[in-house]
Amino acid sequence: MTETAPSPQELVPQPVQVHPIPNATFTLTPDTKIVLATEAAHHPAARLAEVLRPSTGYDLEITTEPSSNAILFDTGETAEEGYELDVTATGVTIRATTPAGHFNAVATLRQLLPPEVEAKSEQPVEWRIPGVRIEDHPRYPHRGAMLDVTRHFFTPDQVKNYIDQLAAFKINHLHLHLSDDQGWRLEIKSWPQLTNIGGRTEVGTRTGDFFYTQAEYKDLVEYARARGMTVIPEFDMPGHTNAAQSSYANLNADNTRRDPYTGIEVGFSSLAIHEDITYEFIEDVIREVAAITPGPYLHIGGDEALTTPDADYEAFMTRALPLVEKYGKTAIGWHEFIKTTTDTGPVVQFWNQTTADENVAAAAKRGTRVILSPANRVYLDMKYTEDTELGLKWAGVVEVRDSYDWDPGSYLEGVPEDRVLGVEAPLWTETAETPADLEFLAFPRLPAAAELGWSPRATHDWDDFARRLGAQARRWKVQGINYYRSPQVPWQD
Ligand code: IFG
Repeated sequence: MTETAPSPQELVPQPVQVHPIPNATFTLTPDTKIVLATEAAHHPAARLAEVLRPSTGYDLEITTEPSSNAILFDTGETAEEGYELDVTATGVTIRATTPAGHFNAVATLRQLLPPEVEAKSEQPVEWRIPGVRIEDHPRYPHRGAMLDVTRHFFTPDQVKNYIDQLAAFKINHLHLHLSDDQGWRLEIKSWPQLTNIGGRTEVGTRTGDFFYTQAEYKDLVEYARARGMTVIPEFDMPGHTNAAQSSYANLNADNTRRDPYTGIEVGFSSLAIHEDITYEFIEDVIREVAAITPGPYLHIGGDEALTTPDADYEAFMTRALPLVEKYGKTAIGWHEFIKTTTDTGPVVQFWNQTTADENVAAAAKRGTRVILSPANRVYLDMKYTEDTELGLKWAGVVEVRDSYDWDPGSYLEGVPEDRVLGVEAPLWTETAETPADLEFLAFPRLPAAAELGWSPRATHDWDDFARRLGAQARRWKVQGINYYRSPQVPWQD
């Protein structure tokens, strides 16, 4: 069966420059070599071979020896995370100077191969790649996705599956929401009851060992790194803390353990702001997690501390933020925290539905960087329409065009392009219990958020994006992804 090679005009995210080379096609064969002319491509090349092996049945040799039938990873393009990709009749050449650049080239190369390349079993397909020259680099350094593993727990393998799906769209940060009212999801050796008690329940009635050991967490961090992704762990504080406070009496102002909470209300919990044990606790957590997190960030939450008086909230942040720096990390917080500090090191994650926030604008003016996660644009747990069964709608319903049709560079008043660190799409799991639920909510809006984080404003065009999204669905069908067939998209599956 000779598949027509996909068009190079179906890529998501859209690259900076795509120059098709008509009548030139490269066909992958069992003898094609993956040639490394730079060590920076070691992990990306291994990932490419790993993706190709099950669907092509080819066990492509990775070598430093030149070859006339090669996918060549070479040095070259210097833009951070950038790459050049040339496909001619005689071979594929990737040029980049960083592993991230090579990872990004691999993500593009995968989308230039027939959709069957994503299969987990051998496909009777000619592996033809259309001739093209691509020059590409990201608009923003932070293209993120957050997975809430506290409202509903997802196993390490289920998180790995989500990491694989994210990496295909050049997402380079995975923010794991690891503690909340309903659960504490990471073993803290100095506070074992956090998982022995706080890690056994979730939203609803299921119980179990709903947490990651530190070994499992380190394995997830490494799995993400081998796909060009940095993990950002979040421990939400001083609110969203019932799981911790159901685990230890002395974390409560009244020295009484809270009951485990399995509902979906928010804003009712708060750490004991005036107790020293609280700061011993968060320092122990920050210390242990920083030691097993190679990435530069640690997220301290800070959202919806609705029972914490403003003065107490500020007192808390004044003691908590320096602890993140003490253990060598840069703090990220939901935007509420930014009114408590003029330090421009911490990063703001904006999640509101407004396009103006005076505290965020004032911070940006001082030099603070902002990650944009507007709930009415990229909260993947919002219903698509009133009829969508899954999801919430406190921020309104969000169809895929709503996730695409905005500009991060001019979205927030007083937050100019050079203060935008990037775009991140949170997936809260009050209503999502299975990987199929995650896929239904994430696809096709996650690719839209990924394109907003990656592609230049000049390529922003809804009709063209919808067409490319429709073509991508042929891959999602091969992968068995349970995506939402939005009526806004001309699906080609
Ligand atoms: N807001 C809460 C989340 C989650 C969300 C669901 C933030 C920062 C509503 N905080 O979003 O915990 O409940 O859409």
